[in-house]
Amino acid sequence: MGVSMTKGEIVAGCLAPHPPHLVYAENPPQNEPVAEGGWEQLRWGYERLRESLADVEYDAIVLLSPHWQTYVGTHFLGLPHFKNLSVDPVFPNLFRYHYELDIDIELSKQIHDRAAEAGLAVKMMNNPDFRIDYGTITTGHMFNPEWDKPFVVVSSNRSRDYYSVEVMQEMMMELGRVTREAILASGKKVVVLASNSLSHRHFTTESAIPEDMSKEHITSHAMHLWDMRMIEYFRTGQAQRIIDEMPEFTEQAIAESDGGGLTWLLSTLDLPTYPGILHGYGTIIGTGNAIVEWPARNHKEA
Ligand code: 2X7
Ligand code: FE2
Repeated sequence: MGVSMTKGEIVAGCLAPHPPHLVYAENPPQNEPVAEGGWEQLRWGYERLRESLADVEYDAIVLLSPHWQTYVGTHFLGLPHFKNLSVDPVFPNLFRYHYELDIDIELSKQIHDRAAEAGLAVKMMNNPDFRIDYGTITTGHMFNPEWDKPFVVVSSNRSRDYYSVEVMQEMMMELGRVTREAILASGKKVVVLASNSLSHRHFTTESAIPEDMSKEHITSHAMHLWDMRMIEYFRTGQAQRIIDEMPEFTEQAIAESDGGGLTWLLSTLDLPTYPGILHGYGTIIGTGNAIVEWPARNHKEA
């Protein structure tokens, strides 16, 4: 009763990384620092992602950020509206962003409740003064600079830190499964975003002009090889292989998949066997970043 007659749907799942440099380089009015461009390859990648979804209708964005770190369970933003200043603690020179975003409380609660029923530790975050992490804000801005869609924001339970990549993956596979079920039951059309870099070893110093692209490159050949291996799997529909190699990848590439976002995303998509679309790849202060879309709307039978 009260439940929509239409079946809900994940229209797309995306890997949508959040280095604050991207917002800095775009110079939106919400961000205080001013840049002379930079990281264009990735910013053009986000443009292509936005273009790809421009004519696709959806009701909400469900996003998991590795920089909202909750050590006891998974938390969900639980108030209808948040407004504050988000500052990157490592790059306050690049990111001081005045944000306002709306939450789809109903969907948030539905995912929370299903996760609780499945035995996962979960909590709704109801502090009105809570400062939203820069990962959520950067991905939110780059994906939809108009901020005209409501979000479900999911924290990163740091089970990798207490246990292992294997334990983290088991929990994120389960969280992904219940996230998918809740979305299908909600009757809503949703985009799912995992906000994380791939290889994540970054330089220990910043160049005098952060946007000086003559200084930008991957930290090491090993990191490059790992990023390319993952991208190959993304582009050839080999999600199961990504899951299988996640422990080695996460440990050897110091990858930001440690926060669980990538595993969770692939699980919400039911481990896609169709190709992901690579919209862009680039390095940011030495880290590897790929913008990838799995157009689930075109693979409903899968
Ligand atoms: O959070 C980040 C990141 N993931 C990668 C590069 C630089 C800064 O911030
Ligand atoms: Fe990050």
